[in-house]
Amino acid sequence: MKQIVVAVVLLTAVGIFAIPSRACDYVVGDVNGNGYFTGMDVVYAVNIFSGGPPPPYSCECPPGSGNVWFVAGDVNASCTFSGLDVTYMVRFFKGGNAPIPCPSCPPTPLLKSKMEVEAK
Ligand SMILES: [Ca+2]
Repeated sequence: MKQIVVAVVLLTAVGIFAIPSRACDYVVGDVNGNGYFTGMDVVYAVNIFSGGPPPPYSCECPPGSGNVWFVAGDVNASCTFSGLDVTYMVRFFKGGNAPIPCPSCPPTPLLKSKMEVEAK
């Protein structure tokens, strides 16, 4: 009986650690996956819609939905990655509003500020 209890406890512990809850870990606008949102991400995004390689990072969003997509490319909080995001990116680099992540899966770490991005 003691062995069964120990086995159940071990399996439960393994189950807890083997299935961690995964948050989406990205920087908003970081389409090319180098950890920063810069003009190169705009170029990468344009290339994607011209048949270029897909973004290196995708994530299930919302968690548990089964919907895996390029969350880092969503900068207008629409929870999709489309040409409208590219337009938003261009406006941001011309002084427009800061990128806004999909509210269903905000990134970890949090969005780098525009000041940090411009300092690069
Ligand atoms: Ca980047």
